[in-house]
Amino acid sequence: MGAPPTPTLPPSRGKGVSRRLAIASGFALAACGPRANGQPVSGPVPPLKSLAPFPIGTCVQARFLDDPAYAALLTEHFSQLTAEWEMKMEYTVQDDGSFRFDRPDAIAGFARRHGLKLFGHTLIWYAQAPAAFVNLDESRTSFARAYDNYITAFVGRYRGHASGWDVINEPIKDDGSGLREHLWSRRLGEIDHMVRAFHVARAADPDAVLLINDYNLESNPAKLDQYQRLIDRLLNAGAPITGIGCQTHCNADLPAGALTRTINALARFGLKVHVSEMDVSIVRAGGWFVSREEKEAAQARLYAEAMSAFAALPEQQQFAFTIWGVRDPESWLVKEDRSDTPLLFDAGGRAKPAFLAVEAALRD
Ligand code: 9MR
Repeated sequence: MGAPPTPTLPPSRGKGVSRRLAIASGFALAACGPRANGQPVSGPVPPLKSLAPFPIGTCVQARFLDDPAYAALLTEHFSQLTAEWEMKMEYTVQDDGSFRFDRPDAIAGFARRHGLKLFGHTLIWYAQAPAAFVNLDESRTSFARAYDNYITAFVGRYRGHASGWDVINEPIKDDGSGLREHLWSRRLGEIDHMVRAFHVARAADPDAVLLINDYNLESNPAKLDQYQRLIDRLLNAGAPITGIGCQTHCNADLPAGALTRTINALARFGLKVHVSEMDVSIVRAGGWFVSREEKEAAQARLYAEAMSAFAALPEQQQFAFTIWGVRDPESWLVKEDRSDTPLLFDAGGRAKPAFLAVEAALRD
C-alpha cells in the first residue's frame, strides 16, 4: 500500500493554540495513558495469548524464525501467524507461472509445530500483478482459469490448517471515492473478480473464514463508507464472504473513539471481524510540539481502545486480533523511518507501555 496520509498539524504560536491542536489531534488524554514515562518493562509479563479468549496474531518472515530469541517471544505471546509477504504473489508466482511453496510451507510448518493457527494473506491484491498473469493473452477464459488455479492451489494446500484467508485485499481507493482499478478488475470485472475469488476459495476449503481486508478505515470515513457498501454488494451478489478485516495501521494522533466506532460499524454485518494488521506509528503522527513520551502514551491508549472494542464484540464474531510485527525494529514502518517504534515489544524484546495497556484492556 502507499503511505497512508499523515495528518500534519501547523506549528503552534502560543500555549493555548498548542492545547487546542493537541485535543483535536487526539493527544489530549495522553497523560492518562499507562506508564507515560515510556519505559519498557524489565521483568516478566504474562503471555498475551493466555489473557485472550480469541487468537492473538502477528506477522512473520521466514528468516526471522531462525532467531531463537524472536521465536521464543513470538510463541510465548502469539497464537496465530500471518506471513508478512511470503504468501503473496510477489513471492509465490514465478515468471514462468509456477508457484513457490517453500517459504509459505516453512511458516505453516513453524505454526503447526508450535500449535499456532495460520492465517492466509493474501490471495487477490491490486498491488500484486505478477508478470506471468500480465502476460497471459486477453482471452477471458484462460485468464480466469489461471486465476482460479492460483486460489485453488494455495487455499487447497493449507486446507484444514489455515483458519482463514484474506481473499480480497485493499479494494477501496485511498480517497474513498470508489473501487480501485487493476489487472484483476480489468480482466475479470470490478465486482465479478471478487465474487469469483470468494467462490473459488470456498470450493477449495469449506471451513476457512473468507475475508475482505482494508486500511485507513478508522481515519477516513469516506473509505469506511465505501468499504461497507462494497461488502453489501458482495453479499447481495452471493459471495461467500464470512469475515471483515480492519488493518488498523494507525498513527498515534488518531482521535480517541475512532477505532471503537470503526470496529463496531464493521461488526454490524454480523460476520467475523479481524483486527488484521495493527500498529501505531509514532513518527507519522503530527504535532511537533507533542513530546515523544506523549505520543507513546497515546499509542498505548489506541492499542487499548482497539483491544477493548474487539473484546466487547460477540464471541462468535471475534476472528482474531493481529499486530503487524513483534519487535519494533522488524516493523515495515522502520524501513520508512528508523526511529519509529510502532509495536508492543522493543528491540530487546521487552514489553512496552503499549503491551501493558493491551494487557489491562484484556483483564477488564
Ligand atoms: O509489512 C509488509 C512489508 O514487509 C512488505 O514489503 C509489503 C509488500 O508485500 O507488505 C507489507 O504488509 C502490508 C500488508 O500486506 C497489507 N497491508 C499493508 C501492510 C503494510 O504495508
